Amino acid sequence: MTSQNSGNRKSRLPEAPATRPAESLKQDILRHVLYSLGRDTERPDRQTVFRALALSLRDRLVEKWIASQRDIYSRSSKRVYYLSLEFLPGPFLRENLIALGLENEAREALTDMGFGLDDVADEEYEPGLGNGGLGRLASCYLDSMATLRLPAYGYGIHYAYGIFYQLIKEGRQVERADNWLRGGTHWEFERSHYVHPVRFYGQVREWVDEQGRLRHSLENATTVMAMACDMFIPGHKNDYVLNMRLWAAKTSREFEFSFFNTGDYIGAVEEKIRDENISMVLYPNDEAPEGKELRLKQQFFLVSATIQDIVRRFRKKGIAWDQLPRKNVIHLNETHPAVAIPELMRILVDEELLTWEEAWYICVRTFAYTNHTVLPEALEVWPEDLFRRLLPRHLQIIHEINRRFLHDVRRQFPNDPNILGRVSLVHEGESRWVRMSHLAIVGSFSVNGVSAHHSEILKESVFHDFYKIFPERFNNKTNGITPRRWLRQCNPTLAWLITEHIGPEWLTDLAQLKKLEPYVNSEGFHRAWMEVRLRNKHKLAEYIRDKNGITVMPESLFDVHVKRFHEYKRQLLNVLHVIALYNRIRSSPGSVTVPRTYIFGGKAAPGYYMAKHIIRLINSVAYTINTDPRVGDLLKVVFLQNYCVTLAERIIPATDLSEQISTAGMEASGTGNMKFALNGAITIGTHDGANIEIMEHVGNENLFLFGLLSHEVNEMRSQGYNPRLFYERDSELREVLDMIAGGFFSPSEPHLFRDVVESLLNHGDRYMVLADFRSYVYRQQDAANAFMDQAAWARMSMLNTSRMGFFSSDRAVDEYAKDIWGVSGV
Ligand code: CR1
Repeated sequence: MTSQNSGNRKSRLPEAPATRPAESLKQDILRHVLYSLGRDTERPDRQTVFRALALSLRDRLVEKWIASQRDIYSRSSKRVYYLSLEFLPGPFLRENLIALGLENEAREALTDMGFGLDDVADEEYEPGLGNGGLGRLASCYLDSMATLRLPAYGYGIHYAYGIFYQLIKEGRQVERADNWLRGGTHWEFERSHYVHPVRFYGQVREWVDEQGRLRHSLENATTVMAMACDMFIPGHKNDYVLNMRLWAAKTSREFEFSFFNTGDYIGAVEEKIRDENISMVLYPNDEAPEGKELRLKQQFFLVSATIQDIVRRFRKKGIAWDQLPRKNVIHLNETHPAVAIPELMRILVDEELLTWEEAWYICVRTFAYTNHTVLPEALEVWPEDLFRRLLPRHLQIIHEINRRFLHDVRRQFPNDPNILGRVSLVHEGESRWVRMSHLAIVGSFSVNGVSAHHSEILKESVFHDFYKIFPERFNNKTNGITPRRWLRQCNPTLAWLITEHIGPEWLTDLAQLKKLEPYVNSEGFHRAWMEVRLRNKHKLAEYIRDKNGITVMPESLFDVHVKRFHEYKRQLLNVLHVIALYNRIRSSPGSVTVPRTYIFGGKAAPGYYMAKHIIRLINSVAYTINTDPRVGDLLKVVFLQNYCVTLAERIIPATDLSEQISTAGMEASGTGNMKFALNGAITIGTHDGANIEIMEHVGNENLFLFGLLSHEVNEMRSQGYNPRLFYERDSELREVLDMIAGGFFSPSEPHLFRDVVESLLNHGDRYMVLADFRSYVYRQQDAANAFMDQAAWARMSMLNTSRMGFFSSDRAVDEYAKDIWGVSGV
């Protein structure tokens, strides 16, 4: 690994030491209570203390950020710009305390003031500016970029409302607005003077200038301003801090002046509101983009403001444009910000007057693209008409990129005329669509998938034509997670136990966890390991009792399925097995010997009927089972509402069995799978995404894989998969499906869940739930048997943790830095 904690590198700012004593922190908190928050220092409430502590940490972060920026600037380092429509940072307080090395000081300062750190930390409400894995990955990567001291910047949108707050009411998901800014922002700086204009709509004017050049400009455009909001991401104890810059939409000043001229005051204010709507809300769809105009506006809003920032910084250097790729790399997190490619072309050609060839040469050396999904419905396309209306000049540029690209392809594959239609940036059929993934591939020098398996699928099927055209662009970067948040912070006692045995280096070099292996045979270590895990389970059991009013046994097997609800993630397969267990308990008491607690959590996109229906089914099954006296402690089913980073941090350290059971070939990577295994949970999963690499690292004997392989899924489909066959052959499965369809779990509405069963039996079972049912049941039995031998289970658990070093986001980001970005730590 490259530079780790380069704490020895002195910054040139006259800076305060990294750790200030508790007393000075306390004085800072009190000062903020009084002067920033305007409260009486005699008896501040807990929320006030939380905010004052956050502000005190922000003071320290901003000092280090300024110093880090000066370092980057003075070294003239190549910069990485990570563009993402989503970031899911989770609560900041603990992470910042750990990174700054101030945990003990904060605890002491707060105790002195009569508060507990845990209680104060619970006051924080996390910014939910992402849907799931993709946004959380972006945040793990920023954490690692900071820890590796990379000259990097995160760029995203400052949504006023993040992912909705999920309530479960009478078993159903209900969405509530997530007003995360309600309590003010204590971590960020709003730069109200720091704005860029973003221009949409209008018409392209073509004209010839004095030098006889053909020029293009946009007339009658609508202008909205993008205002920067900066949040700080510290590296782990290395005095290095990065910036995540989120843009908020503001109306333009000219607009405000025009209020007075038009006389239509209210009308003008209405327009102002419309402008500021752009950054109002995060689209809550995970892997199924909603083709709404506002969403395309959001994408361009992020891109336009960010490219202006990048270009502004580059101009200050006063060097030639062809040096841009040597000094900058722009990473596209999925295709969502891919309109950055025509936007940079537009600036270079229309404004900087470079030739097309010069500009294109620069572009394809500047952009890199990560693909995160192969689901056909997730591949982003935009109606050409919409594009033309909103971004007329960009559409022209896309057409020109396409014309030249197809020209080259025709020459490269003269005998395959059909390839042109397949790779065109514009799908031409009854209606015309702009294909964003094609744009991203053609405009980037690197295209990567997020697990070895997924990257192979990209080359072999989804982007096979492009792989033939640009084989050198394709590569793999298996995802990773930050061990600071996903072990040190969320599981402090386990982290402490580990550090006690192998020292703290694992925090920035996760491969060090290997050193735990010799202890798997030590009885004392075993005992301590299992005690910590049991204590975590007790805490989660308490939370479940508080929130759901259900008493669960901490000694039972905690079987956890938390992630977004999507049919391909197959929460339905899990619940079919739960029902099968229930039936066994009822029909032959004594046949089920391992008590289990099933924990589900996750949000469904508000417009995704089947996903929401499955949530409802789980809650109905939970109610039936939890209230059936014959079941007792053998089986409990819990749905925890509003799954988010904060909740994940509670659940993961208390999990025994981690459910990662997507249909093979559909989960690009998964990152939850890594978080669980790192914390010593055992995986039950399919041969999909990063599960395969987890198996390679932890050993096939230390997890439970089952089910069809990707190629078997494809073969079965192409041979005409018949789910009914499985129904007819398997009496246990048949009983389960008949109960659901017959209203067993919905006695007052017997037909309620019939359509769930229909989707399996009569509509093709697209996700092969029935095909995998039997092997899942067997593997679940293996897991239960293994759990009965607690010593053997403990061993598996420790081996999982000790062998997960590869899955650190430090490793992943280091690979991006070396293989794609060509940058190193400052
Ligand atoms: C994938 O489904 C992956 C994350 C992060 C998701 C998941 O398997 O771990 O990305 N894809 O790479 C996604 O959100 C829009 O696509």
